[in-house]
Amino acid sequence: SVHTRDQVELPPPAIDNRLTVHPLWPEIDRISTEQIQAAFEGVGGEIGWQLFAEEGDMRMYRREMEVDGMVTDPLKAMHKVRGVTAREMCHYFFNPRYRYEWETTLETMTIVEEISSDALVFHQTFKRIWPASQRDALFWSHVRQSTDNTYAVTNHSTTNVEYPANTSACIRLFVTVCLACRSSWPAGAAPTRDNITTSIAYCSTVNPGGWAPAGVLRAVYKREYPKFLKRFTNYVVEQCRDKPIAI
Ligand code: 16C
Repeated sequence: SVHTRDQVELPPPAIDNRLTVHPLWPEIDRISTEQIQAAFEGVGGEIGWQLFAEEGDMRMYRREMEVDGMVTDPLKAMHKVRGVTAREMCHYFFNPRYRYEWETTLETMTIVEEISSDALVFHQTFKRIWPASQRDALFWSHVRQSTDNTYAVTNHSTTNVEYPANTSACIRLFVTVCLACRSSWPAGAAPTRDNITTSIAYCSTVNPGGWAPAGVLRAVYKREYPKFLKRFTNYVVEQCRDKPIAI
């Protein structure tokens, strides 16, 4: 029925053994650890984050950055969502079964490799942004528990001889994304949908991989990142509403 969910599908509380013997494991472990740590760092301090979008509990910051004349502005978003857990958030972000339901920039998604229950390699093509060429990306995706009540998904570009870059109509872009989530509820109480709050930190750096007009690119991400985070979090709340809570 719609009220059951196979527990084995949820992000596992410990790293899957199949991942630790894969050639990508050292890179996946290092980058995930770095990204999760950075996600929970504040936006104060020296490295000037500029607020560019704010709505309810959601705040989005960026740093203007260019590499070889290409806009690569790092983004950092903070949000608070009630009624869902960190593990549930990461389940819906990681699992490809749900991706077309919340991801609006996608044209196609292919699973290139199933490394383990907690790591996959994806090839995705995105909708074209006029007047730039269409983009694609090839990236590993890894979900893990970091500390108590804290789960995170890290996505990072990789290569695969069967998916060469820049051969077809698409220019390959490079992405590093981390969605880190931490749940809390009143001390002494049991967690329920009515008392749980999940703090979200979403960090993203996209290198467009080839020419794209700076003004158009910044206008697109200022519109698309807030749209993504609102749509994704609302989607998870809706999916979880009548299901037993998964801590
Ligand atoms: O993190 C997100 N999604 C994950 C699962 O799909 C995964 C994806 C990462 C790829 C992010 C790059 C998206 C580039 C899209 C370009 C086309 C957009 C067209 C939209 C207009 C119709 O981690 C959620 C990702 C939310 C993405 C928001 C859009 C960010 C735009 C950044 C600038 C792209 C440069 C493209 C150069 C033409």
